[in-house]
Amino acid sequence: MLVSGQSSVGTGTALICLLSAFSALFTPAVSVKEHDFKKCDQSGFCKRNRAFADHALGSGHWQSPYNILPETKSFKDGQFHATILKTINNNGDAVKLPLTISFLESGTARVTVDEEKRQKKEIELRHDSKARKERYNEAEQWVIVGGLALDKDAKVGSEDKSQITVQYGPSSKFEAVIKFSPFTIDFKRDGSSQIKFNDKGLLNVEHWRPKIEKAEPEKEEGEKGSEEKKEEEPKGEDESTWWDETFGSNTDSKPRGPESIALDIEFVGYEHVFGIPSHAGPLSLKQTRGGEGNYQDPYRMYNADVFEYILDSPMTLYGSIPFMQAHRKDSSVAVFWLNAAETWVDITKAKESKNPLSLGINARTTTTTHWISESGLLDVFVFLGPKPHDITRKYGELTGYSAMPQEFAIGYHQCRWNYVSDDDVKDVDRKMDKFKIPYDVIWLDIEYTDDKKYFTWDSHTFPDPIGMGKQLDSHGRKLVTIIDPHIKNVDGYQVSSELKAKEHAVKNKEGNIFDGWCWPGSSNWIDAFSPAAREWWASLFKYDSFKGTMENTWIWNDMNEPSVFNGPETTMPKDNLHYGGWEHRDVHNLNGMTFHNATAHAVTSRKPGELRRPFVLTRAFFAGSQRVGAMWTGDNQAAWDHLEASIPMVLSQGIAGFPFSGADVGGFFGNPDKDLLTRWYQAGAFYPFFRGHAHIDARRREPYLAGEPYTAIITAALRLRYTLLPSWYTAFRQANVDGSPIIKPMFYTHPGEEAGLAIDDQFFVGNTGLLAKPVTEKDKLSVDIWIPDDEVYYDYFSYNTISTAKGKKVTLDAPLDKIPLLMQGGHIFARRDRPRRSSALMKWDDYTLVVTIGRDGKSAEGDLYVDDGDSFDFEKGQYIHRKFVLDAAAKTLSSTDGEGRDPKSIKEGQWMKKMREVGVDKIIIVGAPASLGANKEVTVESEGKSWSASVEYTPAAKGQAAFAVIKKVGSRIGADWKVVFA
Ligand code: NBV
Repeated sequence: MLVSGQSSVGTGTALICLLSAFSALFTPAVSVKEHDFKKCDQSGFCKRNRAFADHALGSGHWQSPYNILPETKSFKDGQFHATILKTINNNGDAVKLPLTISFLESGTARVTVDEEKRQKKEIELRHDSKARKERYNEAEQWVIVGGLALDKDAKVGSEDKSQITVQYGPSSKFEAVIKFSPFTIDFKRDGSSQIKFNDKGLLNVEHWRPKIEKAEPEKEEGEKGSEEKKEEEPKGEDESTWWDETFGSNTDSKPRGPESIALDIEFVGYEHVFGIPSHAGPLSLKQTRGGEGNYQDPYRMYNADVFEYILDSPMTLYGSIPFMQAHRKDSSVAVFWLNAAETWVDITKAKESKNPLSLGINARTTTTTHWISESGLLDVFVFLGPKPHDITRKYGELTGYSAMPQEFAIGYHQCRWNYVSDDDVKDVDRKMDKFKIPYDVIWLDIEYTDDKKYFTWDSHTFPDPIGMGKQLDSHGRKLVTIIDPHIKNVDGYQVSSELKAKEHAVKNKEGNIFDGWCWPGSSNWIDAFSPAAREWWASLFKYDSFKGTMENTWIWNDMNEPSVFNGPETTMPKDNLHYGGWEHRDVHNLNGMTFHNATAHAVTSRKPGELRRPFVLTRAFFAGSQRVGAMWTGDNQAAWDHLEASIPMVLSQGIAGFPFSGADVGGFFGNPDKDLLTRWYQAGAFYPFFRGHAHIDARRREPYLAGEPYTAIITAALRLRYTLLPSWYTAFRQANVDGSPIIKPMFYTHPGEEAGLAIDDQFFVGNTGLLAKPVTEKDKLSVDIWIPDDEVYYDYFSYNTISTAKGKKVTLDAPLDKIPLLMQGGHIFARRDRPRRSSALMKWDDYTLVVTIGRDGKSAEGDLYVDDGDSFDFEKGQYIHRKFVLDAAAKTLSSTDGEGRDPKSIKEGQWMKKMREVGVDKIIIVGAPASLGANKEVTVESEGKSWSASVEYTPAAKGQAAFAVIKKVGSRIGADWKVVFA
């Protein structure tokens, strides 16, 4: 059992707990956590590259030593090849670095730099290491799923001795100007520079070199202290961390020596950069080289179990996506740095004036980023926009789009560490019903197992898991059980003996099975990089293998950074070895994804013939994890600032291609007061992944325990989520087909509005026009919402028209029972209004459509996507996608197939047949024109028939917009229909 407030070291042995609890008495709570993780100057390669940058930028006459050998260049079929020569000393010694620049059909460019000697394995490893000699070149296999077709139309525009210009992309509007000496690339759109590589000369590929043992100079008696002596020595490179590196009590043996790669990437004229989650800070990333309000350290990406993480920090968190967008008014560009090793990114911004005499007038800001990875290839994708949407779509083309979730997964999840017995679970389930609180899933944390042995149950506390599962299933509910990647190393536990016997575990640097410390004590880790290990893993989840699970059981993967309590920075030693001989250092940030992937694959089919969409939540992630499942932001705290921080964090996930995300509602550590808990539910109702969770030492806080008025207010927030599930699901589908974020920040929806680019506390939900700004401050009873355009906005609940102008803020009352939520005019979105206990029970309910009339009083549009929410049949056309259009001039509201499919062409399967019984119940038209008021009835036409439906019209009054409700519309949701108003 854990002690509360337990330590930064991640937990573990009683001794560690005691020591850290003891040290916590004397150290300020916040600093403890930071010190357990490296700062840049404690991470050898980061420090070296920052020093390199300081030297280059400070020298005034810096010349990058990387030059393309012109005679090696070639361009063919959309690909440019050349050798870069890195000069390493004045004796003419140089290192060859093969360069490939691929111009892809999508208009994305890819720049890859390798190192010839390592590529050809012409290097020696120290310590008899069994590691691979090459730079890690398999990240692509895990991350990239498409979009690599070369642009055969890319062509050389001009060429001379010093440079070559390649034209590519849509209508050849993009250009890459590749300069040879020094090597730089200038990516242009419509003739103007957008992104520059190595413009500042910070490209650095630490080439392989043998270790030369230097004899220790003998000390003469009476010689000065070493500190003073150093002063006299000529300054060379800092070799202190080339050959081994110690942090805390761990030493990394670094058998390949120094091997980092680094590059400066400049976003020309771009003031804002976004992305590279996960960090607990603002959406618009901060500068990192010190100065007022800036960070001192680069943003770090090294997936870690960051216990009690701090806010407003560039520290690494549990997952990493090295994808960054830059944005200025009306233009977005981006880079994706495909490297899975520890990575740091420095960000600096500089004002530069086109005209030096203009003294800052018309000066634009340019953001320079410095990317530094410990090992691997330099492999960067460049996206030239121009819209945020172009970027997320093209990034998704490469790394995949968000998976269509199980439908229940977007409902509410009730979790805590731990529900202590099957009776406890059943009791919570009954109470939620008693209080009429909707929820879909209840979760079991690690205590359900027999002694932390995954795939087992504690037979005293969970004697009848199937009985428990059945109770849940009887009203459509699910169970999620946790399965972590560390396997208890103990005799008599079959999973452990198989893991070891079949050699499916991660190895240490000597090539023996790595043993570390985690929840179960001594543990081994499954190596999910190995195909055989993944197949074995899949076998463990079969219903007849993981006894006690059934069709409504799903999985939660925690600790997959991986968290190793006694490892360096609470993770695995970097010189551990994975399948294929790759060092852990090379693949660290991929590790969580491979495990998540293996689990998702496992639960897709747990008995012969079964094929279902998996639901697996992960804590660690990388680019591509969006194809697998959902993530959450880890161990936050029950504090207002953590609630506030969760919104930019979730927004950041969305724009980095992994939108199925959420934070622990209520805060993991600590006990939220009732106001905070209530406000958190109101915010959580707008996270794509909506789960309440609490630490084992936190008091119980199921919504019904809050008492009135809190329980009723929380229930209302949950109901709001449930009524809007059809629209949420539609937003998930959009993410699935084109990479759209599910909740969207202002810069994404209104890229032309400069004042909104950095706003990260309000967002739109999908394409619904719903604009939410959850209250995240204590005792705050109003919020100021920034209005991004000239549209009309209505209050979601009262239909009051919001009177303000574009670019202004409007103050909205937000007493505790009110979620600030506006509806932008011009949209149509779907709801299911009948309150039920779970999403499964709403499956066949009729729909309500809400139409918000836009400022022009004319048109409104929207979408609805529905499928069976469980199988992959949607991939074979088994779905309903409606496009709704209100045409005020024609006085019609119509529903047609969203993709123009002929309904007759779709062979209806079982689910679609059943959906024939589901219809449109009512249509609410907010801002309805007075002409509608004249009608008591409208005509509905569908499937060759027509009938009338009654209209109830409420004229505008006291700030409230007029609205009309068309009742009992009666058309089938899947059919074409038209409502005629005249
Ligand atoms: O499995 C226990 C917890 C879990 O509740 C939490 O959500 C994870 O982020 N887990 C971390 C391990 C230990 C946390 C102190």
